[in-house]
Amino acid sequence: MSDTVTITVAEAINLSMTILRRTGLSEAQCDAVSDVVVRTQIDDCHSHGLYRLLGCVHSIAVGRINKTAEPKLSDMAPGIVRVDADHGFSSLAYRAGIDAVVAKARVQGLAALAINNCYHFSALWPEVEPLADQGLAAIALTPSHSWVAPAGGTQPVFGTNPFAFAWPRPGQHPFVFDFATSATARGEIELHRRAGKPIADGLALDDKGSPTTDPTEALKGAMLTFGGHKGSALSTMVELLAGPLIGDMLSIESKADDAQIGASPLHGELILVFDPESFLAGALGENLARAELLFDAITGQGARLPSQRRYEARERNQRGGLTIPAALFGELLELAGL
Ligand code: NDP
Ligand code: PYC
Repeated sequence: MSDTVTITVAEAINLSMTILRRTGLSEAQCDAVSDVVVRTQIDDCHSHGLYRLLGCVHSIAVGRINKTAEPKLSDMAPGIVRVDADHGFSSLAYRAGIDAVVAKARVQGLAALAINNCYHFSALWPEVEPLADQGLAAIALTPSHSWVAPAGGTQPVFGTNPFAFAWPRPGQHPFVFDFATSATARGEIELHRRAGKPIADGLALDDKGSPTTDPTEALKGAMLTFGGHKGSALSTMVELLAGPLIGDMLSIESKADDAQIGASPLHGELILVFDPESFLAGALGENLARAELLFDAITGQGARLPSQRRYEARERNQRGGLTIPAALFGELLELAGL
């Protein structure tokens, strides 16, 4: 028997919607969450694709998620939109605020969307890539639960704190990167544990502070930042900008608030949107062409751009379907009651 299963995109959406509807989650949240997990699965980002539905269902079952959350939008300042996610999933809050922040960025050149009180479980590229598709540049940041030790320490302080950036490229997929400021996402370590495989060296410490490649020990101990003190400082920046700056929790507070329940992190998110047209007044084309010199210099020597793997997976999987572990598929069918 094969240890993987391949399903169509339509089947994946139906499965996700069926699972989430059974929890009593509002239709708007079912749709927003399904959209992000299926898009992420289409791009072969396995740690944040359909696998995430297990965590979403758990977070709902333990009573953490407001199933009927109605995100509330406030116009805070000429360049700032705030969305209170009402203790629902971030995906719906993003939908509620994104058009308003884009409108402000088009007028002012730069605008920020601050999302508060959201449960965030997803990859960040689905939030910035569509902005670059509209000709904008964007940055997204969010904390998580404190699982990551600072460089030189052994005790978890930071979340895995992802950072994503998107830049528009006329006639081509945007330039997008999206990664944790920990050496790897926690979801990757979880997938290794599920597959019974060791993780690479340099990703985590066990609960006694010794380096480990055992994913179970790593999940009990502390993850490490990428790039030592540089990742540590960037992770601190993510905590500050998407935490105290917008009046929301640090990863240590989110973890304490979770009280060992193991639900998705509850905190804020900051998305910055830049309109190149406003910065460049009449010289947009020549400067987007200048940016292409950079991309050509990277790819011209055989290096690849971030997101190239994703775009290739998207092309392949939209035609050929989504291949996931059979064990995960079984768990999803059970959650769907099928
Ligand atoms: P990776 O370390 O795999 O890095 C991912 C990024 O680096 C992607 O943009 C990827 O592009 C690019 N990349 C990878 N290899 C190369 C290469 N050889 N050359 C050029 N670019 C490359 O990801 P992480 O484990 O750090 O994070 C995975 C996901 O987890 C992210 O989507 C992140 O948002 C999510 N996450 C979410 C959190 C949350 O709180 N919501 C917390 C932490 C992580 P490509 O995809 O094309 O390979
Ligand atoms: O993979 O580190 C992770 C993560 C945290 C929250 C959502 N994903």
